[in-house]
Amino acid sequence: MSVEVERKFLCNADTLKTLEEIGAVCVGQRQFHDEYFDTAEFHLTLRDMWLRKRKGCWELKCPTAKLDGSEEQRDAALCTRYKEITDLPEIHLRVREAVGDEDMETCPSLEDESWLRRWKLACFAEFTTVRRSFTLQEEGVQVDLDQADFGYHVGEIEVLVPEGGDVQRAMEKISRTAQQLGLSGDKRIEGKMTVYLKTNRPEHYARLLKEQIL
Ligand code: V4E
Repeated sequence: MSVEVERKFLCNADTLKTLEEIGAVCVGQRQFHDEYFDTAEFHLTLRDMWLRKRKGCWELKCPTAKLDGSEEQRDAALCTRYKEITDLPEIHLRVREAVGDEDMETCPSLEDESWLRRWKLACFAEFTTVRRSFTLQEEGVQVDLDQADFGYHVGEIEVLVPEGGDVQRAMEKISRTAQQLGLSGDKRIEGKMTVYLKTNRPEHYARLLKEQIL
């Protein structure tokens, strides 16, 4: 399990030029289709849990524990931090808990996707992204430029921290990279999901907004 620390930013006509100027190296372009799942009552997303299938693999993003007050104030407002879980039995445990299934006797099969039916999970969002990725001199920092098929273009500065690693240091790296990229805003930039839900699932969006998840 690792923690993904990330700051999103809006891309403009100069973004590619600026990346080149700061010595970013393009390490490739790829395309992927994401499907996100939840119950009709939003058991997962109301807990800020994001269950996704990408290229045939399951992944669950879950919130991390809060940092202490002073750290929270300084950098965290612009960054998101999520645990990334890719181990299917671990995903099942967490989903089972979130949907409130207390029957520990009968385990759904990991082989097929009967667990989706058992926990009434259905796809609520799906979209395709074309992503160009860049590495930077700052160790462990990656910048992704995402173009979603519903017309949203967003950049991400990202650092993956192994379990128990230094999240604060990752945020400092992100902050230095943001400065190099000339990012000045002090507001969190919307992710692809926020923009998608606003247009395609207004009720789901309104509920998550009300509960301050988005
Ligand atoms: C965590 C989360 C969602 C899951 C997808 O997260 P995100 O990193 O935005 O997508 P993507 O395609 O870049 O995934 P990656 O390839 O990096 O794994 S959907 C909504 N959230 C919560 C969330 C939030 N509340 N605010 C912001 C700015 N982003 C995400």
